[in-house]
Amino acid sequence: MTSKYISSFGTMRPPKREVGMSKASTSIPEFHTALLNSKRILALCGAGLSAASGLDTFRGKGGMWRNYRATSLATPEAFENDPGLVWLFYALRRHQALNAKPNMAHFALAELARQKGEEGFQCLSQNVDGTPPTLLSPPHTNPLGLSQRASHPPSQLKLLHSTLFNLKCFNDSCTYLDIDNFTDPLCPALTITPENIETRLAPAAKSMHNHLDPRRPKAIPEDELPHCPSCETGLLRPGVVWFGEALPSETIEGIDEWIEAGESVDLILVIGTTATVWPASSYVEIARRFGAKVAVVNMDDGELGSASDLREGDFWFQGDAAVLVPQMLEPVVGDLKQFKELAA
Ligand code: BV8
Ligand code: ZN
Repeated sequence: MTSKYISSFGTMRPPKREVGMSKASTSIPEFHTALLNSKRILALCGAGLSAASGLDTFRGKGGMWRNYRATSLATPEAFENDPGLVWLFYALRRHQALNAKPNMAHFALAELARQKGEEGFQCLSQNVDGTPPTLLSPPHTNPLGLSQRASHPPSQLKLLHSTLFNLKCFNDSCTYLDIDNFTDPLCPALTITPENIETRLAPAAKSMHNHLDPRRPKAIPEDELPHCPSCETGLLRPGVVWFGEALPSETIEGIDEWIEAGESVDLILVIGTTATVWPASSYVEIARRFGAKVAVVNMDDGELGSASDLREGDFWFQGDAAVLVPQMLEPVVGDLKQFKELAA
């Protein structure tokens, strides 16, 4: 399921562009003026948003895709080939996300959502470290996702690639879905112990060349992995969107409805993402088509994908999202001092 605003596969894929920041303003006061004149705002967030909470990014320094081969971990084929290895990778990320705290950028975006209301702001997240909260009374301790623990109103948070905390059956014909499963470890074989996780994930390391060799011993015997309680034959798998899989249709439809509900989009915040994964990265182009200014926040200008050619009226802020986003949103969200002791 893709958005009707995304014409066809690959056409929206942003060609590798020279990063053109020169025309963009780097002035926070100028951004404040644009923010206060913006009725409808979108945000597109990536792993850089949660970096200050201690969670690894994908392509940055120490990034997951630097050490491990995405194709041997985040695809249905990889799970078919060695479900234990894939589960180790996701069990590690569940463990890290459960032990991480939201940072001030999460709190600032959550407060912007409350101040702007459903019509005024929608946060599109590529991060799988969060789930639609069911019980929402700020601040609360049960282990929901980072944005949720920052009490981001659920109707204003769209998880494009779903979440680590939903499990589903690997059997295509079985519709079993387990929402908000925060059990850690999920089973004894998936107990994450920092000292041995590297060795156990070594088969997926970039250096390994036989990662899809069916003769290679499996990381964990299948009978030690979580099985589907509904069909009893299928293995349970992480409920995230893997490469080659469609995004959640209700999420895409929800975004289309929000875009349609107003005559324009005034501003899109592109926070901590290389904006290279499709179709998530295409929302920058779509927002532009609806008249939006683009404001990019990123630690470095190395690769900014669909947000790389900024124009007159756009904004570029280089640095840590956890520091910059609260400053950028201050005129609307205030000094957020009530959240300081809760943040990473
Ligand atoms: C689909 C969930 C078809 C799992 C993820 C060739 C051409 C065009 C397209 C394709 C192609 N080949 C394949 C495709 C399509 C493919 C794609 O886009 N591939 C890319 C790699 C080329 N897309 C798909 O497969 C999608 N599905 O196409 O299905 C279809 C269609 C209809 C019906 C049926 C099928 C599905 C894509 C979703 C994959 N799942 N995640 C998991 O997480 O394990 S993607 C995953 O990677 C993340 O969710 C995110 O989207 C992406 C990583 O990007 P970022 O989050 O941006 O992270 P990154 O590390 O790259 O960047 C971090 C940034 O933060 C850096 O810029 C850094 O400088 C900055 N930063 C760091 N610290 C800070 C900071 N910034 C601020 N402050 C800091 N402190
Ligand atoms: Zn099943």
